[in-house]
Amino acid sequence: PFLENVVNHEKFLSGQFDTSFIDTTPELFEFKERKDRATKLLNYIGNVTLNGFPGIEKRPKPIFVQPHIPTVPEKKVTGTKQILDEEGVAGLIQWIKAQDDVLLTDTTFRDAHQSLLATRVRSKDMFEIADATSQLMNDFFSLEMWGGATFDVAYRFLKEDPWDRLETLRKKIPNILFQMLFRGSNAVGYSNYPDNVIREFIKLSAQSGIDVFRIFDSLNWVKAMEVAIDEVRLNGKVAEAAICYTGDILDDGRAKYTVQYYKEMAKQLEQAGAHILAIKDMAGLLKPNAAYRLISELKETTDLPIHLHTHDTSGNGIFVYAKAIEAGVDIIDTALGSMAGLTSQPSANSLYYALSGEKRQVRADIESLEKLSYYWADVRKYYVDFESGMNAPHSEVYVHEMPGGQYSNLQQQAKAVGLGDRWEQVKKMYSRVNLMFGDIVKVTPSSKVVGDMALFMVQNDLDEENIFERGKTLDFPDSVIEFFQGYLGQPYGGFPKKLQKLILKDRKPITVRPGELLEPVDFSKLAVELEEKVGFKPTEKDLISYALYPKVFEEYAKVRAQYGDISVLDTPTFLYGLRLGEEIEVEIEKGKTLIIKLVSIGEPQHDGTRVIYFEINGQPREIVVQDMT
Ligand code: 3PY
Ligand code: ZN
Repeated sequence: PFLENVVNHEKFLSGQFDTSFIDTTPELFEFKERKDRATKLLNYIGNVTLNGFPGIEKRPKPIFVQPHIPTVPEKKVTGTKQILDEEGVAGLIQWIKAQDDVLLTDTTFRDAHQSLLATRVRSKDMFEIADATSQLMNDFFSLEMWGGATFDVAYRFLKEDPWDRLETLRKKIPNILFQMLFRGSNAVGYSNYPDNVIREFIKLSAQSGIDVFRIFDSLNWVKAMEVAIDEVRLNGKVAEAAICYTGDILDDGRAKYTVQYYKEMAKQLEQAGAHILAIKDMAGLLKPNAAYRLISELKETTDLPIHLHTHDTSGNGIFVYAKAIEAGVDIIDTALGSMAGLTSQPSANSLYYALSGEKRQVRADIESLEKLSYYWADVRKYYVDFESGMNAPHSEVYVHEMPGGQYSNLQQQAKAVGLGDRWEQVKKMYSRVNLMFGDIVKVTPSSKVVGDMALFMVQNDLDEENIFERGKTLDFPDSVIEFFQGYLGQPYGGFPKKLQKLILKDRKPITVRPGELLEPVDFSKLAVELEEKVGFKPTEKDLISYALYPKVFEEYAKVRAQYGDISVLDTPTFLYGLRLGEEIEVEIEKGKTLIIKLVSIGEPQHDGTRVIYFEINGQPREIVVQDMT
């Protein structure tokens, strides 16, 4: 191919070259690199066209409407980001307290699609709407656009770099605060990490554009949140410490998680250095009157601004927010209409109207919300295969208490182990396991432990009684053993001792913070190890990602070497490939566009491969793909 570049170069064709031609004509090499990149992309497109995408039912590529990007005036905007950057955290907090309106955080880029579409929304779909979002949501408090499961899923399933998502959005949206969900000592993973990993991750996230870190612990153990709170403060960013809400403060029969419990935790978080107090109602259990009571009492307990997060699973979300607003909540989390409701957040658009005639209003422009909502309605259709199937409000959540994102996940897990037709039983068992475990907070990763145990008990026909008879001979799930060893931290009220002994057998539990026992990661050693594996010099961000998810990152690096940067493809092509005769434009970098057309697909050959014929910028190109169908 290099020779091809040479003989086709204008200087060569015109005869005006000498022996220095190759050395003085760097574009010959660039040409080759571009050609390699194109070939890699064709390999991806050929492969997905032929073999399909994991999790997508194999079918002809549907016809999608081009999502409409609203035109917005080309004006410069300043928003909450400038308040933080110019006046610091203290200035921002003062500003929040001075607002009469209730402020909004939009979760469309994170929790909404994590809860509705298995976190599958790609960066490309966010980039397209980023300029418009910057203008039309300029009056929002923040965008929750990173963290939670988005980090893992970006590498694992979307084969794209989550850091690139953050940094590109930061450039395109310079005016609104960026917020992420951070799982305390579990960072954006499912187990505890050494303290220096937590600190490094926060430092790099802050540098790349995160302003507000919502930090929680899956057992509400404040001790496990302190390192993260401290590091966020050291980086001059906003530490939003969260109380996970569980149980029901209106139910006198559930004596464990009372208003008093939440008030004490709020005080502890304030002492630990929180700038904002979040109430994270991850399952949507907070009832309207409970919201009123909790917010009112917390307002008397602390001077910190209060930020409320809920899920609309039961269908009561707007009612909950209306009550919380009445009680003086400062900020609430909503999603754009078309990405709201059910296991996602309540709709900003609906809330706007719900507050008609109320003293306090949301700070948002309804026409802007509707325009953005249209865009997302069309984008959502790309991901139809990842919809959970829940299509009506689900009041049962008050009984099983499963977090929004877990419901469909556990359902899949149940099917995978042959318990699909015993799903009702699994749900009931989930709440029984919770009580057996001493009524714990259930959110990633503690929710997974409860889910694993529920499946295990249904599968083995166990109940609360016979588990003690048969327990000695049972191999409990790893996650359950680790939980009872104290590796996720200490639950409020301690572990149920008899059950702990049964599950741990001869293992000894720890009672200190797991981070105190974990050796710090030696990043320079890790860099050598990673370079050996992937064959390139890792950046600081590659390295921290590898520290969090070694296997996932390595696999991502392999795919990236094979296919190049496939995040540039439009989502229908990324998920379904091309139709015969279809032509797409792919901007592989700013100003460099490839026109790719699928011409035909050859018959299967003896070795199970097929030749796929493309045109790229009008030139024929063929590639060979293994047919796995
Ligand atoms: C996460 O940790 O990803 C969550 O969304 C928890 O609610
Ligand atoms: Zn949530």
